[in-house]
Amino acid sequence: MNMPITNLAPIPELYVSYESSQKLKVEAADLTSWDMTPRQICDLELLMNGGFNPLKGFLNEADYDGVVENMRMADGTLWPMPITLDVSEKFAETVELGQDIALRDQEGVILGTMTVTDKWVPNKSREAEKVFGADDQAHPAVYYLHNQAGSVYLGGPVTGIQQPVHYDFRARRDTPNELRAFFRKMGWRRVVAFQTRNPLHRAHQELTFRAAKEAQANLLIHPVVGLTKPGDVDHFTRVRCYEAVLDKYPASTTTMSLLNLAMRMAGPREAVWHGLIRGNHGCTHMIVGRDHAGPGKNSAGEDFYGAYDAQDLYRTYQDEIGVEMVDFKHMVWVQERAQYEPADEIEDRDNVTILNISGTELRRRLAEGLEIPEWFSFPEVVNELRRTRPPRAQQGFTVFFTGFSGSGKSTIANAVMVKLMEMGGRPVTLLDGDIVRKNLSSELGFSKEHRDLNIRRIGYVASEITKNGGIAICAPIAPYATTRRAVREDIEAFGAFVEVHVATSIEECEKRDRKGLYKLARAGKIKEFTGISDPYDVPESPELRLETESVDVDNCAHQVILKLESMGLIAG
Ligand code: PPS
Repeated sequence: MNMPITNLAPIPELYVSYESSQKLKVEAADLTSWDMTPRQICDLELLMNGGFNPLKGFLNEADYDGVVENMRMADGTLWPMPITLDVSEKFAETVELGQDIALRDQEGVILGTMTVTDKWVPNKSREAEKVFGADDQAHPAVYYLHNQAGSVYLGGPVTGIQQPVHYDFRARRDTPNELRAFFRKMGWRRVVAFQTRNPLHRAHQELTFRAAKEAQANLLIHPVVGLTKPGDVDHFTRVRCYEAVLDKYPASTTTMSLLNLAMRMAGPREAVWHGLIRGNHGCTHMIVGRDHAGPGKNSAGEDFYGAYDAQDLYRTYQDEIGVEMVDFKHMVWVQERAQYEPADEIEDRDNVTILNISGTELRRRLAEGLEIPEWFSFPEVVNELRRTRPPRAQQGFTVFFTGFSGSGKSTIANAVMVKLMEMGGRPVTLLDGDIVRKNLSSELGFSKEHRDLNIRRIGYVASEITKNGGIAICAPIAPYATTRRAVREDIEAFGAFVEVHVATSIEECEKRDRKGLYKLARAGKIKEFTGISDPYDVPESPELRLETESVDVDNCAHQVILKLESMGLIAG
């Protein structure tokens, strides 16, 4: 590939003119509307502003099939990621082919319209296998596909009315054409993009410097602020960290812009997708490092993708992507030379001390309030991270008891609450099954749908408590593993989630029958009774499993307290 030079002419957007948009907005108010999910809003923004050029809307069935099977749309254009409008079956039934629908954000604002040309039920297992490499729900996008995405896909061209509004970091957000105009104005002919979803530390700075030098290019720090991997550092903190690091780059050669992309963590395919998106933003080069957009381990505990699979796939399609890859190996600190070097280029590795702090180790040090050395990161970045992630013993957390009715959840939860209040330091809230059903969920019954809603409500309140530094103790039956996992994800964004399975057997619960409900359930007077006529998914790997049959309440509560102590959540 010859050294590429940008063609900075504007790329097509899907927006109509201001006048037409005002008219269209009024007309669209009468259309059937779809309230988009956060992921769909991210996708729509990049469709409308040309970030996903040459896509003209959400994929139709033929394009979807091609993209899933061989990364190509029906006309042969390279596109590795299915950009689909997934909806519920109920909504899909209200939509006819050829009909226009309004696409609304979560506050109800109409952002665009779509003419529905296709409607189909996708084979999600095939999509998982082909796009993400395995139908394994340990992969966040596969989990999303099976548990959060609607069961029907709608496809068709989109007409853009207005951009989603962002109130945060406005000056740092640019459409592809705004970035192109900026590069044009600055006379930047070669631009290397650095994609990231993590705070920048010294190794990243070294890597980006080297990449810019190698490509003889200017540098665009292009972090993703849409949706990243569950559990990542939130984007507010990250952007404050980026701002701090940006001062350490020469202002005339480097800039930063925020990308509202919803990542899929699809490794190799994601790298190709990122390349196409960066091309649309006027970049000529992109850095692809080790384990680009990696989702972590699969359910067998192995990596989903090889560390350099993304680089290999990118290389295969590089000419078509039109954005040259600057590939980087892992950067490590060489103590004797006091500098970062690519791990594979160190020839005297037996004679030098090589240091590295992994993401997991960094999280541990932050959680435990331990030292983070200067060679690893910048003090400003560490301060920001410490502000958002104080040591675990000062963070909020949730203890989530689950088990059959009458298993002893409420009694143990009460005892734990009292012990924690005795210790003091953080406010404690008990969200017991019965209390919640009186106050938050009084209109709900015990169907799967209602139980899920009930647990999601408990999860929502617990996540708010956790976010604000309190302790939430929940004690519902919560019979469904997928719902418990969803709640875990919501809460782990802010603090620890400690699942405690109160493993009293159904026989024992029935024998105790404290409320006389089992008798009624056996007699068929209470329907859908957990363990009798309704399912209970036994937690596979809770943080703690309590056997209650020969142990008293005080001892069970004590085991919970010991667990919290061993996790560093309460001071020993
Ligand atoms: S769930 O599944 O998590 O939403 O259930 P939860 O909110 O914890 O409510 C369980 C309490 O409601 C009583 N109850 C029933 N439980 C299970 N199945 C059926 N059909 C049912 N009908 C009423 C029961 O007393 C549960 O209280 P606990 O505290 O668990 O004994």
